[in-house]
Amino acid sequence: MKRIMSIQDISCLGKCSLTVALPVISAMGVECAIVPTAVLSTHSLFPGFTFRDLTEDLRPIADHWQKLGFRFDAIYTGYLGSLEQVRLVGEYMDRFGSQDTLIFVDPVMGDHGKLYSGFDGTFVREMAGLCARADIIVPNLTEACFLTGTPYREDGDEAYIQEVLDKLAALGAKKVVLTGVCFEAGKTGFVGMDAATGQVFAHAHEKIGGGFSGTGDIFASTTVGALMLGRPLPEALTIAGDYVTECIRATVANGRQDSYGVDFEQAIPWLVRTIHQE
Ligand code: PXL
Repeated sequence: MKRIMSIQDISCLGKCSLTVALPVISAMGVECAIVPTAVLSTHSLFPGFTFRDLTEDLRPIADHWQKLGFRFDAIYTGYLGSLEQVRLVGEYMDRFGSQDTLIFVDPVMGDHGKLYSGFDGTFVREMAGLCARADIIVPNLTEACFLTGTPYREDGDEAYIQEVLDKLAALGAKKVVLTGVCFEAGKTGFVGMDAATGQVFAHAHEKIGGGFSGTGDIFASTTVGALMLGRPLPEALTIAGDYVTECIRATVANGRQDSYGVDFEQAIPWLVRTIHQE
């Protein structure tokens, strides 16, 4: 069985980061070891959240794992709470990365053209350094614009998306995937590019509602899980995009339109069925 190491926070309520990575990756039949970087009472979109910083624990966890010789098929990073944590994640890549380890970076920093609370330009620069080392990065358009110094435009045409992809590739990642964008009006999806060949791959699906929190984490977790099961990247991303759509459909059917995250649990049977179809 493949083993992923996922490094991100635990938000106790408001389904995102590790509270979706663990169940989603496990349901796919892939092991998910976790490195919790912080414990928050809720994710940072709720007012007044608590934040227990676990930075001090990161090096001792790595020391212990390295002493025992643990190996990982992928290192998947998401929300990181400080500059120091981004640097320590770089250390994890040095210590646990090998030729065969997939480095997958979701540079979680913002949405809708704005950075999340607590992040600034220095953090963005440090995160760009992590992206440079990645095999695959999956920023949303906001994160991509901050990472590349591009003005944020929600109505960007194909040339704009290509410009952002090219600038992302220039950061150094081998494959770059922009999420929450598409070439067709009224739809959403992803557009990715292989930096070495310039090959572009995209998938669009129905746009339901005005945006739900935690969907980027579900997308990233499903993609890494599918890659571990041997799916090529465009197919892994398509399964992930379709799963997110199923999750949103369930959430809307349940009458929810809030920041608590999507009802991904009810779409797990869909994911398991889909991932086991040849
Ligand atoms: O879903 C991304 C995410 C992860 N972790 C925390 C967050 C967010 C987005 O707001 O606040 C703590």
